[in-house]
Amino acid sequence: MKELVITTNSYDEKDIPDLGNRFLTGNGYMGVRGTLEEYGKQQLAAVNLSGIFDRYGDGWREPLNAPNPFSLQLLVNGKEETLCPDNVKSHEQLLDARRGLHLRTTEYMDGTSMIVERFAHMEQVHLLCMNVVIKTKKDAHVRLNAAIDGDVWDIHGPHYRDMSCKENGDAAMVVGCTNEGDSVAVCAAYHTDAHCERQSMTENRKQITAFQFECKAGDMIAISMTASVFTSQDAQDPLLCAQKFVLESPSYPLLRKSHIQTWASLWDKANVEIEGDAEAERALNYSIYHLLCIAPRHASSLSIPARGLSGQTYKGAIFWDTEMFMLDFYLAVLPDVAKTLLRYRIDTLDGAREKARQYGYEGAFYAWESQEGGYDACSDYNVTDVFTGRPMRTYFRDKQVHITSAVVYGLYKYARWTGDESLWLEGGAEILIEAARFYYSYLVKSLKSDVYELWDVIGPDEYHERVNNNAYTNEMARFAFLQAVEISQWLKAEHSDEFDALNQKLNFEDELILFSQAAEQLKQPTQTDTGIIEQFDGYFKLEDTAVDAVRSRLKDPREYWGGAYGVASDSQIIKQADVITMLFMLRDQYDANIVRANYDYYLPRTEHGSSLSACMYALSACMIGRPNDAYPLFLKSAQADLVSGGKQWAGLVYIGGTHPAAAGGAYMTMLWGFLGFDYSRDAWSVAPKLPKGWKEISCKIMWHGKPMKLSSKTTKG
Ligand code: IFM
Repeated sequence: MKELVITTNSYDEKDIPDLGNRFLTGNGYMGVRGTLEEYGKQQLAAVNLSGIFDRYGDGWREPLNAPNPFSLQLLVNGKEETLCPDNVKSHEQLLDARRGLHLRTTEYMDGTSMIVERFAHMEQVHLLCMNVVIKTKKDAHVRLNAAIDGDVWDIHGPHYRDMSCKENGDAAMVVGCTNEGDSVAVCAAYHTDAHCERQSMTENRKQITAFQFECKAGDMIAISMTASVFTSQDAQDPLLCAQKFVLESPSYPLLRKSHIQTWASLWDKANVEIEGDAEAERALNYSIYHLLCIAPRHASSLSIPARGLSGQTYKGAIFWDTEMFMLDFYLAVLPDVAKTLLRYRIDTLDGAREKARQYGYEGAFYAWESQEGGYDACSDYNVTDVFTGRPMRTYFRDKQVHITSAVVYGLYKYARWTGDESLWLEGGAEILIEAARFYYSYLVKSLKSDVYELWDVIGPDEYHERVNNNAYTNEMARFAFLQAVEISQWLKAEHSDEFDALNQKLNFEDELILFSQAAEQLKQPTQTDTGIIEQFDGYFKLEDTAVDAVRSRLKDPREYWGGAYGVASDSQIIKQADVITMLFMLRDQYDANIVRANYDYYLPRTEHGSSLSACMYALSACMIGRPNDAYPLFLKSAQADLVSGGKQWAGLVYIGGTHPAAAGGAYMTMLWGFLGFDYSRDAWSVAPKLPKGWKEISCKIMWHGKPMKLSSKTTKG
C-alpha cells in the first residue's frame, strides 16, 4: 500500500482555517482540527465532539468542542517561541494518513527545534495522545507550558456556563458544564524521563502544567501526554471516568502501536488502488481517510454531521448527506457503521413524527438538520442578508421534504447491499409506514383531476424555493410509497408476528392500498420530446441564461443566490445536481438517452454551489459512457478538502469545515461510475469505464457479509 502523506510548510495566518480541515485527525468520537499546538480559539483550534449539543441564549444549537489538551507554549531563556516569519527557520506540518498521525516540526531562529506528534486513538476513542521532543542548540533554560485549554472556540457560544480546572498530582483536569447541563471532562497525564521542575497553575479556563528544564546544547527532551475525554452522555461521572481511564492507559509508545495497528486494519479494508493515476489514487484515499476519521465505530446508534467532526458549522447536524452520499462507502467497507448510521434514524423516528405533527402532517417528517432525538436544528432564518444584515427567511426546514425519502432510501440500500433484513424488524419497517403516511398527507389533488401532486417544496437545488412537483421529490416520494408497500408485504409473508405487532401499533394495513394508489397517481415529471425532465413545474419558463451571467449580477460576492430575491431565483441556474441526482439514485428506471439529455442540459446550468453536486454529474457522465468528462468532476469531489479555495466564510459566519459528502461522492464515483459495479440479489458484476490513463482500479468491499476483491480486470462474481 502506498504511503499517504500530506504536508505543508505554511503557517501563514490566512491558511489556518483551511489547514485545520486538511490536517484533521479523528476517531469517530471526536475530531481534532489540524491546527498547531500554540493556537487557540482565534485560530479555530477544536476538539469537536460527536453527538452532544448545546444552545446558548437564542443562538443556534451546535455541537460542543471539548477543552483542548493539545495546547503548548514553548519558552527558551524566557522568550516565547512564536510562529512569526522572523522567528521561524523552518516549519513543516504533516499528516500521515495511513497511520492517523499528525506531526509538526519547527526549527526556530535560535536553533531550538520542537517536534510534536499527536493522534486521536483509533481504538480507544476517548484518548488523545501527544509526544513532544525539544532540542536546543546551546545550553538553555526551557519552559514548556502544556495546557488543557478550556477557552474553546464557539460559533454561537459560549457553551460552557462553568468551567473548573485543577490538578491532583497525577493529572490535570478541566471540566466544563454546558448551558443545557451536560458536562465534558478532559483529564491529561504527562510523562517525561528528563530531569525537570514541574508546576501547575490555572489561568483563563486553562489548566497549565509547566515543565522547566536546564538543557545542555544538543540534548533532546521528550514529554508525552495522554488525555481522555468523557461527557455526561458516556458516564454518570465523566471526570471520574476520564481520570481512571487516563491513569490506567498504557504508555505513549504502546498506545501509538495499537493506534497504528487499528489504522492498518482499516486501510486493509478501505484502500483503493488506481493504477495509472497517482493523483486520483491519492485524492480518493485521502477522502477515504476522512470518512474513516468520522465513522462512529464506537457506537450502535449515531450519525455523521454534514461537516464531519471538523467543527460547529451547520450546527453539527445530520443532513441527507449521510444516507445519499456517505452511506455507500460504509456499506462497502464498514457495514456495521452503516447499520449504526441507520439506527440513528430509527431512534429519531419519534422526533420526525413530532415534526410532522407540528407542521400539520401525518407520519414522519425527518429533521432537515437533525441533532439528537431528531430535533431539527435548522433555523427558519438560515441565511443573513449581506446588505441589510437581517436574517432571511429560508424554507429548508419546512419544505425540503425529500429528507424523509433519503432515510427510506438508506434503509433500502442497507438491506440490498448487506442482505441483512434485521433493520426492518428493528424499526425500519415502521419508518417506511410513517414516511409513506407523511407523503400521503402532503399530497394535493385537484377536484378535476386524478393526478396527485406535491406542492410547495424545495428540491436538492436550494436556490428555487417553494416550487411545485419537483421531479426529484416526487420520484423519491413515489419510491417511498412503493417501499412501504413492498416491505409490508414481505413482513406479512416472512414475519407475520412482527407484521401483526406493527399493525397493532400503527393500524396501517388498510392504508397500503392508498400508498400503492399514490405511487401510481403521483404526477410524473414533465419531459420534453428529447427526454429533458423539467426540474419543477414552470422551470422551463424561467430565464434561460448562463452561470457566469448570473454571477455577474452579484453586488457582493457573499450574496445568497437563492430565496425570494436571489440572482438565481428567477433563472434556470441551479445550485446543485437535482434531476441528475434523481437519475442516478433511481438508475434502474432510466435509460442512457434520458441521462445523456439531462446531463447535457443541466450541467451548464449548475453553479455547483454545494460540494454535493460534482459527484452526481460525475456518476451520470459514467452512466452515459463519458468517463473523461466525469474525471474533473470526480477530482473536484475527491480533492474538496485537499486543495484550498473552498468557501470558508459567509459574511461573519464560518461555514468552512471538511466535506464528507463530497468524499463519499468520490468513492461512489469510483465504485458505481468508473468501476461500473452493480449487483442483483445474488451476483455482482463490474463494467469498467476508465478515464484516460487509468489502467486498473482495485479495491475490497464487503457484500452480503462477505469480503470480496474487485478489480476492473475481473468483471464477474
Ligand atoms: O445537505 C446539503 C444541501 O444539499 C446543500 N447545502 C448544504 C447541506 C449540507 O451539506
